[in-house]
Amino acid sequence: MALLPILTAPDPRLKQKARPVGTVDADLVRLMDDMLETMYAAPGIGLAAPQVGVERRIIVVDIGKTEEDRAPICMANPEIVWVSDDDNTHEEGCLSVPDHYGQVVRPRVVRVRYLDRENEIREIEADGLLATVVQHEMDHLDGILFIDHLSALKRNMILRKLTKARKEAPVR
Ligand code: GNR
Ligand code: NI
Repeated sequence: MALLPILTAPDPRLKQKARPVGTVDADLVRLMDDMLETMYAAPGIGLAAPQVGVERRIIVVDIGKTEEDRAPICMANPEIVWVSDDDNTHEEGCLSVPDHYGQVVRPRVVRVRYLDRENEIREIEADGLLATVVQHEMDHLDGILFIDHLSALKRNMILRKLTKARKEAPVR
């Protein structure tokens, strides 16, 4: 297991579209485990491979509140196959947009098809926080950050602050 460095905006690697995986093999399972370890250490409730500089369609999620009720979900090539008509607004943050938050509107319930750690096709229906996080992680695979769902004014204010913070702390 290994901790992976997390990229922060405005890193151009966060704006790229990640390519699908073929088979979930031992190397990709190791990547999923490293991503989970990195996510728990951060701490965060989701992580997408592009955030650790790997442009492949892999995400991990765990919305459990404590170490005892850990319930990690690892997905390769996730696809949304159904969304509910009704929306939900949730305050989002992102490990790649440190110290900034914003209200994002997304479908309340989504059905997601993906390859699991055993390379088996699975489907889950996610609602509530899980639906928010899965959609947030899947956005990362297409180079989209939660700030892209905010107004240009809010987004540019956050990006300016991140650029300034990076200049003041060049070792990040
Ligand atoms: O840890 C995280 N919390 C969070 C809270 C609300 C909506 C989305 C998230 S995902 C975020 C971790 C992260 O940046 N994943 O890409
Ligand atoms: Ni994020």
